[in-house]
Amino acid sequence: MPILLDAEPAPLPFDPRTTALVIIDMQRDFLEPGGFGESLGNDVGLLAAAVGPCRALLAAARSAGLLVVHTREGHAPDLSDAPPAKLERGAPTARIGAPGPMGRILIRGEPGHDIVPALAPLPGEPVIDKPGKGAFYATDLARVLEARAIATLLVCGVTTEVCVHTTVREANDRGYRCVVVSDACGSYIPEFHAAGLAMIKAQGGIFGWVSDSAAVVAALNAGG
Ligand code: TIU
Repeated sequence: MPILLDAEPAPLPFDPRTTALVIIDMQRDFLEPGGFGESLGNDVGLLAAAVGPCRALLAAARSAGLLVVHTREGHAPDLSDAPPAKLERGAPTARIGAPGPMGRILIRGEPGHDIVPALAPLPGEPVIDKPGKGAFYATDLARVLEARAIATLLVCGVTTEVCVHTTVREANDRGYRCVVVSDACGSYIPEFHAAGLAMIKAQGGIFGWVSDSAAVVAALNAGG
């Protein structure tokens, strides 16, 4: 039976069996001091508010039996998958691959690349390592979703206007219904967070729907 989710610009019916929770890049490198986010000149504390709502979504999604997908942005230790245009971001001493307090910045296998402990994946939950902003680019995400006949994505994580938005745009073009969970996303630039959410639901939901964690948890609990 489809469940009706309270969302904007309109309520969205969804079937938990064909819905996935996609948690974007909730990594120490973005949320904690000494990582990639801070190297770009950002106040990483601005992302902390998204952790609790993500945790509530994760618990409800696991209880309801949803596919849960985690993503991590990062690069190979030899930087072979990092284009020069990306490597040039940030201060030269704190660029991707440079040593930092959480290991080499944004490099797979380093402590900073890990998902924050509060949102640690369970064994069996797919973890998609991505070199780009979008979670479909150069990854197996499409095949993971196709294998479970997923049609609807509940998307949260960081940052709203960068990796969440890019992933939702990629997913929208691939035919997925995307719900961005507003309070479970975060940005270093609050006005971009607000604008990013507004862009998703404008023009009749040009990229998808916007809801919040309380509404999604209520809908998932009602479906159980
Ligand atoms: N800089 C910024 O806002 N975000 C990123 O670089 N990556 C993600 O959003 N994950």
